[in-house]
Formats: sequence, C-alpha cells, structure tokens
Amino acid sequence: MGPGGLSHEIAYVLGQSGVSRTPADVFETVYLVFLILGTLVGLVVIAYMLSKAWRYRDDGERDETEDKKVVRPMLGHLPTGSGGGKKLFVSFGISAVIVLSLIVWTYSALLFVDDTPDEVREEAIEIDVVGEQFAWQYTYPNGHTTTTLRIPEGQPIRLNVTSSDVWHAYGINEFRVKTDAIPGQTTTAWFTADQTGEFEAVCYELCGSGHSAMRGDVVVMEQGEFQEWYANTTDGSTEESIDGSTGTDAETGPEASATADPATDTTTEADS
Ligand SMILES: [Cu+2]
Repeated sequence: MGPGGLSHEIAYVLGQSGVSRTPADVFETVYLVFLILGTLVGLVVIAYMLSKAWRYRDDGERDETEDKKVVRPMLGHLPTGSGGGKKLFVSFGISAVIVLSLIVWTYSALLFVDDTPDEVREEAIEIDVVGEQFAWQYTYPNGHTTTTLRIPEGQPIRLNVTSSDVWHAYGINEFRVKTDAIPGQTTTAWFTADQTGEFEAVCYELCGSGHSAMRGDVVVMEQGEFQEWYANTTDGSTEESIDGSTGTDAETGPEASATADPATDTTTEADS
C-alpha cells in the first residue's frame, strides 16, 4: 500500500465510484479488512479471557456455599441464565451476519478480479504468455515475441497464459498477479503496474528440475518510453530466444534497451 493508500482502501471499502481499482488494490483491501477484524476479535477474546481469569481467580477466600447456588446448564437444554439464552442467540446472530457479509463482499471483490471489467478490457494491452520448461515467452498484439516483459506504467495489462508442456503458474509478486499456465487451456489475469522499474516473473508451480530458475524480467517503463520501444518492434520479430540466450536487456535496463532493441531484432531475425 503506497502513500495515500489508506484513503484509497477506505474509498474502496465504502464502494465509492470513480476510484480506479486494480487487483492489487482488491487483494490489499481484503487483506487489510481481515487483518483489522482478526485483530479486533483477537483483542476482545483475549481481554475477555483475562478478565474472567482475574475475576474468578483463587484468592483463598472462596465461599463454598456460593458454589451450590450456581445453576449449571444441562446437556440438551439451553442455559436459562443471562436472559434465557438471549445473549447467546444475539451473539450468534451478529456473528452470522458479519461472517456472511464478509463472504459476500470478499467473493464479489474476487469476481471483480476474475472478470476483467469492460473499461479495463478496452484500455488493456493483451499479451500472450507461454510457459515452457523453463522460461516464459511473451507475444505482443503486433506479433513481437520476447522473454522480457516490457509494459507501460499505469495502463492495464491483460495476460493470456498457457503452457506448451507441463503445468506452470505465472506470477509477478509486486503486482499481485498469479495464474495457472495449463497446457491446452488459456487463463487470463490482469493488472496495472503502479511504478516503473525492474521486477521478476516467477513460476509458482513445481514443474521440473529447472523450476526455481524459471524467472523472467519484467520491465515497467514510462508510457512514452514504452510507446517508443513498442513502435520499434516489428511484426513477428523475436527479441530473445527461449533456449536461454537472454540478450543484454536485463542488465542494461529499459532506457538502454529501448534504443538497443531494433539492432537486436534484426540480428535475431536473420538467425531464425
Ligand atoms: Cu514452471
């Protein structure tokens, strides 16, 4: 959660319109709400337990006759003390309402992530992702393929993920993206990168001996920089091959690679 994140979270919780939500916001809000509620419930339970332990402690002044006056609940009967079990029903009722509303709210929030909203679909760049032992390959709308994912900051990205061999799972931790890569099936995931920089796409499904090395670079560029880079990619051009030669882009960073790419493209094109 970045600066101003809390007001964003609260706006989302209150269902305010005009707040552009991303899956990362949804997951962070769900996490925050459950963390706060869990902490509150924990504090109440522990405080109640400690207060009762203190109140009924053995201080050596126990009155034996008091014990006999206590009405003990019987198996199969509702307790008659505290207003004939009213307290029990009220607390059960309130808990049920809270738990059910949490389920409905969480589920609807997750549906928002699963079903890409229409306005996101219109804006998004669609990129095909193929997992293969042991690398990720991306194909852009213009047919350009690469093993380094380059995306602009602030624009939704929609990934169509599949696998060409075994089960993998595609994920970028920072942007809260994770989806299975299954041979013969396509799963979609979307996200919006809220910061520029270099990140890592990792395989989250044990897929063979090279699983732990199944990592790819993710470079988030400024919009203008990305447009410049993308304009220089030609139809069907290949930037890096999947067999392990990753080129120099990861080391030189987005600025250097934006200018270096056309050269890389022509050399690899000649090879294939
Ligand atoms: Cu894998």
